[in-house]
Amino acid sequence: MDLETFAPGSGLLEPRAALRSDAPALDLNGTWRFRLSPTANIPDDFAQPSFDDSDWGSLPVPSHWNLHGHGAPAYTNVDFPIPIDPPRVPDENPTGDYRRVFDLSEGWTGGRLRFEGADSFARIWLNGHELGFWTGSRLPAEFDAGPYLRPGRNVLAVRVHQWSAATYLEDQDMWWLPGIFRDVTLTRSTADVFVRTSYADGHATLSFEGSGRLSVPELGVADLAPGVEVPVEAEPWTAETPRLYDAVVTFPEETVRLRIGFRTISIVDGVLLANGRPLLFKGVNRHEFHPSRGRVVPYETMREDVLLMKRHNVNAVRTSHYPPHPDFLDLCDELGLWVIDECDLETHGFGEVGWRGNPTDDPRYADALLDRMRRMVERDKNHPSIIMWSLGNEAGVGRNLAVMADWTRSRDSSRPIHYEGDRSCAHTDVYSRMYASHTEVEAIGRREEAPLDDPALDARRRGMPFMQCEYAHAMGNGPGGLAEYQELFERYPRLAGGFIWEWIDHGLAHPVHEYAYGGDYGEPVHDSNFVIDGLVFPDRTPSPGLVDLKKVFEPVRFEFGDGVVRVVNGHGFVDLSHLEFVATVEENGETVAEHQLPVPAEGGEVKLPFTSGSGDGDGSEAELWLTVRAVLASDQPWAAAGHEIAWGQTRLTPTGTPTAPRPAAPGSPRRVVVDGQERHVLGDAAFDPATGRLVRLFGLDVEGPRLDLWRAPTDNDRYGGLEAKWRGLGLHRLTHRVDSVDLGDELTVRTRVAPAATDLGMLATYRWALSGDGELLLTVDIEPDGDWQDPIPRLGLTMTLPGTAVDRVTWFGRGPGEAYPDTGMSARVGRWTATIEELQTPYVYPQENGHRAGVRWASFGAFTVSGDPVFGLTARRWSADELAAASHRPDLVAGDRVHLHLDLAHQGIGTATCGPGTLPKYDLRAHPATFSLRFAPGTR
Ligand code: IPT
Repeated sequence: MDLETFAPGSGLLEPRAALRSDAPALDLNGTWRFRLSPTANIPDDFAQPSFDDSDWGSLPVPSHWNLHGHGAPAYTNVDFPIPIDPPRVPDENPTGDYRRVFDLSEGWTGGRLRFEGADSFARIWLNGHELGFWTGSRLPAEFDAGPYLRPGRNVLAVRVHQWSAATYLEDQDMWWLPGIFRDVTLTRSTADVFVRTSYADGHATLSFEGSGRLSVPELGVADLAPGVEVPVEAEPWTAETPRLYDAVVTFPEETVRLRIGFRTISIVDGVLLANGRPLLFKGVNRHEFHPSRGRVVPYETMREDVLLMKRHNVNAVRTSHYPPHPDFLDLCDELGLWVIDECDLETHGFGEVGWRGNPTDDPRYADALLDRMRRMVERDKNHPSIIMWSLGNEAGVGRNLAVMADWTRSRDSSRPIHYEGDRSCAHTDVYSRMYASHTEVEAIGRREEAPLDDPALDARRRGMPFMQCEYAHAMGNGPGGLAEYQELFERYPRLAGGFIWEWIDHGLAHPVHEYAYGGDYGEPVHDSNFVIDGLVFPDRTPSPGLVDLKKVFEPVRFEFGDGVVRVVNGHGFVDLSHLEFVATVEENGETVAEHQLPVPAEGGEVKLPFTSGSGDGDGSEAELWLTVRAVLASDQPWAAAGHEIAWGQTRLTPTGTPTAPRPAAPGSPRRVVVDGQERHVLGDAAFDPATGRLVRLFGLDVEGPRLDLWRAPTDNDRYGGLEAKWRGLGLHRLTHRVDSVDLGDELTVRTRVAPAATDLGMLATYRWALSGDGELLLTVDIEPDGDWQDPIPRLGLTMTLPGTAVDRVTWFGRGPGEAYPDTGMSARVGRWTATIEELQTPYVYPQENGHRAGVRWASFGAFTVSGDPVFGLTARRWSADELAAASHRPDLVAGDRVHLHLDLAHQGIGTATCGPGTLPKYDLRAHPATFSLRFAPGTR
């Protein structure tokens, strides 16, 4: 059958640029007649104009039929959902038949039917005449409709098969979503142009290929003929200065408009340059995704993506792993993002069978691979934002890579070629990897990487710039280790930065689960929540990972010295004159002074108007923090004036006289009978005499605090293997044994905390005392018992309170967002407040979250806890066990207790779902520790 042919298509017109033309066009988006069949082996009589489709349903175009009640979506990462047997596909092959009637006015002649994307194999008929077929889901296809168009009623019929020989080329890690999912038009435009620009040393040039005449009025260019290069007085295009010029190309039959930019990408001494200056990617991988529409992304949503990226200091996008909707690239040109445009090619599933039969190395697929590259390059060649062509993703190695690369070089030598899957880099201009560890990235930065076997290829690769096309897997809580990567990228000129995996969680809106992932539609083969690995949640709310990334990518750094702050300009192309610096001093989280600082355009030292604070009041406890923020001085197209792009913080020394600590006339515990029960009472706290456990505190019925080592595993804990170790040790089922309860000046409770079936444990001794002003002082000594080898999840105390007792938490410490040892770079010291609900990070797959770090004190309404050392705080309406058992957001239901975790330490987060685990310095090892907490009545 046709759909099992290696040929990429038939009847197609030559690919050409996406252009805005004034030629007449008819928008064929809208409601089409639709019928879904379970197999491909059905008659094609539906293509006849006389066919009666009155018993069919309807379907919007563009859309995916399985998101509109016809079948269900399915998710696999690497695995093919069909047997690997190219070019054959199963008989079970969902097939969508589409019909659309349109009217043409008298006098309309000629035209092309243009499809921007159909997944995965489509055949087309116009008025009963077959025009051909095409593959390449995320690539445009055009057919000459002219001979068959007629005035009045026309009937367009399209048959789309979900599986075809081309499926073997489209094994990207995403939902399988068939259908005509991008725009359809009938257009009379036939124009094609390839605008060539350059910018170097202040000089710009302009020329173009094609026919017609090119004018750029703003540059005084009028009626330029093709093939003639002219110098122009133009400003350069960069992602930081996305300067575009309106160009017009006139042809006898039509006029097209495009926006052009001037820039030159080059590689000099193994360093990637834009307009002669080093180019550092602060990038993300973007799939096209919308939670209810799949890969049909409305224009406003695309724009939101670009704005969100810009506002979080992201400067680059890899269009993983296919060319995006063309409008997205216009937005990148306009708002400023460097783009790696990636071909619609991935054959990853062949890796599961030792790469046997990989299309990348099968000459029968050569035309198809070349066709894909050509259609991408031709469509997108005029975008200044696109600075590299990528041959595809995870397609192994093979001779067809050379076919794609050679053609691309001959067509467009102005953009380097990228492909990660071939370590020899034989066909690429940059050395690209994914998920390389910090150690390896550093070795590559120094050009000290392990050599390739072939010395010539090794020498060639060693001379290339290096980038990570994917790193820091943003799945669930995390990624950790971002700051350490950025430090390397900024240290070694060879390193051109990288692209976080990935931009968005592909959670599909679901009536029960809120967001669905693999397996939620009953797919027999699936990869569960591996599709939930983005920096933004499915509704595009930034997750903590994106907020951290903003800090890590910030283009201005503040380094504090004695009475000065040194400002480092980390932009690649602009100075700092578009910014304002605002300095704020806070005393215990309350603003006491605010000043505007001068902005040194090139960076440099700025004198601070203060080195220390007023220190009025209780100098013994006062903490003074100076925060300097860099904000936009005026509105930019992507953010309003005042938008913060960077900040730095330092602690100041108070000048006030420290107040002497209040003398404490300590009370001592008494044995009393309360409500018929014997209790040890210490101030406003009551303990169970048998277990020594606190049962009432400031009038509240409480449980704990007691030692806890467990956390609901994060995705990184889970996929990286730590969870299995922890469960193997039994850390999720600790037992508590009270060895003694002693009543003296203090209440001393000695315990041993340990899981069943092992000899490992923790000795925990709790000492409770009362201060003169009624505060409860708790000191916990922790001593590991036995030979602890593996990192532990957490070291801290857990307690519960009545749910009605706490609504809001106010704390002085780092915030406002969550922070773990290797995340939370965006959390600064201050006074913060949030409801319990707001303290939760709603990861689509529930897991440990919401930990606030560096907390000095926290108020819960009835009482305030302060810690020495500072502590980590988590408050939830469910337990860690309930959190660990949940698999979707709605599984978490508020109970009648508030669960507080007051932690000394947490295991780091890392990025082990894909890539390196936690850096050794962020591993939490069992160690002896002392933790002091002070419980005071009321709120601060
Ligand atoms: C890498 C893929 O390129 C990317 O598409 C995604 O699947 C990611 O993994 C995991 O989320 S490939 C992997 C073998 C490193």
